[in-house]
Amino acid sequence: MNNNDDQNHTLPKDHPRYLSLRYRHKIIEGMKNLIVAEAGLIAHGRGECFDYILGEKTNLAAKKAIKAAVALLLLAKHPIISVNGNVAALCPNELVELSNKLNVPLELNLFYRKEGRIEAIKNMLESAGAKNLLGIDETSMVQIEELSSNRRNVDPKGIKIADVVFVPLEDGDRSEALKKTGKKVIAVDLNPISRTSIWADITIVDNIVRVLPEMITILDDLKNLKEDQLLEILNNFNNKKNIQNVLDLIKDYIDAQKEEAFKILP
Ligand code: PTJ
Repeated sequence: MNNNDDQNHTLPKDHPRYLSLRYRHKIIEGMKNLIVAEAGLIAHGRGECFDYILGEKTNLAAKKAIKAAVALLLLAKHPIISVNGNVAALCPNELVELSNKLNVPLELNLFYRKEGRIEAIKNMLESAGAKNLLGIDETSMVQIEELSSNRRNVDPKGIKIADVVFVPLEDGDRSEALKKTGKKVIAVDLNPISRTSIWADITIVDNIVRVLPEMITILDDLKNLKEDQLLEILNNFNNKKNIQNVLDLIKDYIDAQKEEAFKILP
C-alpha cells in the first residue's frame, strides 16, 4: 500500500518549475525529519504564492532593505539570528555562513514544540558548520513576558539580551512583542502586509532562499565601512515607504501579466 514515504522526489532539471519544486521537496523532507513543523508546509505554500506575484526575483525594495539590515546587524551590540524549522530546512548552509561571517549566534526559537525537533535542527545546522548555537538547552530558557506563544521561551544569552533580532519568515505576533521590549526587528517575509512585515523595523519582502546569499554578498561590501557610513545607510531607509513600493510592484507585475502570462502559448 502507498504511504507518504513512497513519493518519488526525482526532479528533472529541465522542468520549468525546477527550483520551486526543489525547495518544496526540501520542506517535505524537512518535515519527515522533524525539522519542519506540519504547518511549515502550509506556510511555505503561502510564501510561494506571494513569490509568484513578485516575479520570483529579488526586487529593488528588497535590495534596499537587505542593505539596511546588514548595516543594522553590523552596528548592533548584541545581534541574534532567530531560526525556525523552515529556514533550517531551506538554507542551512547560507544561514551558518551568515552567522559565522557576522559573528552573530543562531538561536533556535520554535513555534511548534515537538519532541526531537530541536535535536534535528541542531544536527542539521551543526553539519552545516554552525559554531555558535543557542536555544538548545530548554532547561536554561527564560521568558519574554510580552509573548504568549512557545516563542516566549528564549535563551538568556541570545534573544533575551539582544538589541537587534533577525527574524526570518514566521508567524505574526513576535515583531510586535519584541519591539515592545525595546528591540529592533529585521524580518524576512514574502507577505508585505503580514503583521510581522508591518511591525518590523526593516522588512525584507523576498524569498529567504534568495535573501541570505544576497546578505552575504552585501556584508562583504559593508563590513569595512565606518559607523557613521553605516548609520547613513540606516537613516536613508524608510520601511513604510519601502513596503509601499513593494505593493506597487505587485500591482505593476499583475498588470503586466495580463499580457505576459499568455506569451507561453503557441
Ligand atoms: O518551525 P516553527 O515551529 O518555528 O514554525 C515555523 C512556521 C513558519 C510554521 C510558523 O512560524 C508559521 O506558522 O508561520 P506563518 O504564520 O505561516 O507565517 C509564515 C510567513 O512566512 C508567511 O507570511 C509566508 O508568506 C512567509 N514565507 C513562507 N515561505 C517563505 C516566506 N517568506 C520568505 N521566504 C520564504 N521561503
